[in-house]
Amino acid sequence: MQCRVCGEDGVLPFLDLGKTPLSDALVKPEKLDGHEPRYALEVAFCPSCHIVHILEDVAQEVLFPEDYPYFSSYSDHLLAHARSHAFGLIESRNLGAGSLVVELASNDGYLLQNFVEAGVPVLGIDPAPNQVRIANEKGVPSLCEFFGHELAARLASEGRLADVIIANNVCAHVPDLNGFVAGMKQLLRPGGLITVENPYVRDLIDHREFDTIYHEHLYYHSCTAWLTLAERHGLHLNHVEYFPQLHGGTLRWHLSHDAGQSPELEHYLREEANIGLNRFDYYAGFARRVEALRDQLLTLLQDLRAEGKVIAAYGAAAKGSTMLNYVGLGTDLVEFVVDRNPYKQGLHMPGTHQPILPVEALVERRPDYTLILAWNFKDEIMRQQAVYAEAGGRWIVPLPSPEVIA
Ligand code: DWN
Ligand code: ZN
Repeated sequence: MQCRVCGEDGVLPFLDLGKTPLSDALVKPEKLDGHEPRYALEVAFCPSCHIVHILEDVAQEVLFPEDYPYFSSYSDHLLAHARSHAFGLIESRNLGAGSLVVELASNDGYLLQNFVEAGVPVLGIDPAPNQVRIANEKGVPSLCEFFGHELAARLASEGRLADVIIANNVCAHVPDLNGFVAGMKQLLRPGGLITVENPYVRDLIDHREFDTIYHEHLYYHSCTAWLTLAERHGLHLNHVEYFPQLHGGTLRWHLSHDAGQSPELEHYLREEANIGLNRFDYYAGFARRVEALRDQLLTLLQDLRAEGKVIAAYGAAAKGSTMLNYVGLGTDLVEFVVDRNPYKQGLHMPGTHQPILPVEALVERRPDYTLILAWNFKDEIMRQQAVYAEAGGRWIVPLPSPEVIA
């Protein structure tokens, strides 16, 4: 089998999650009896360029339809992270009225709005029409397009080169990752900076974050893989920062036209070599560890149900869909899911079909236990829903090991 990124033969599969529905394909009530397509979901490691990627291809129009339900602005933690990123860049790069910041996958303008507030010109690029409409309504100029080297060439020919390019949580999603990175190189002004954020494959493996694997996420990233990827397109990987609390562990890579590696980057590259992240052995035992988690969680919930307890879930997240479907948590075990995104409310989870209700349902219906599917925001969620816990409700955090929090 060929690697999606370097094209070499010999990628090594290490986890098969079976056939699952698309994670963000939330089901309308009138479609509950209809046919729901399922797609194989298998992950592999490339020993040549060290990227981890899934093997299946689902067309982009199917993965990201007009009514794609993910909006970035429903987490206070993410908004605070974005704000501090923006203001950090404004200061460190001395950005002002003559600068241009371009964000790829700018969603609803959750990040760029901070630059707009500071008077720094921006351009958002995102293929999701509802998100782009909301961004434009907020005063964040945004284009509804997929980014790649063609769009980069067009912008460059109009003289719109970027001082800063930000690509957060998008490099997992683009089928033509090479074209995407080449586009960033083309769009970056001399002396400019690219920052790329993505969950760290090391955290995925070490903390059993298997549910972050779904068809939208084609790639799972490391510093080692980015070093090769950047070099292939004439960019330099200069620096890395780590955010352990974001999406289960996120790295932010800094790239530019100029050579030079920070001590932090050197440290991460050394560390990845030491733990063997660049070798198949690191991934080989993952499937067994994921199966063990599945069995533990299923048994825990089955035992609670046998005692007559009512169980709900928090977060109609894409990762929640992988969790429910892979573990086999139907409505007999988990009755309903709550989410604060109104675009998701009134719909049903893919495959397992729990109804998605407003978060107030937790206090109104008082399930005995609530499984936190959006475990990446568990602290924020538990703080927000303190009334539920005070009334006797208990939380279940599914990973790294299923845990009941009193
Ligand atoms: O890459 C991707 C990541 C970054 O975001 C996408 N392909 C899709 C998405 O993945 P996800 O759906 O697993 O992301 P989240 O952000 O972990 O989803 C959290 C869900 O929980 C959202 O539906 C919002 C919801 N939520 C809520 O209802 N109340 C979240 C918080 C923090 C809350 O307080
Ligand atoms: Zn490869």
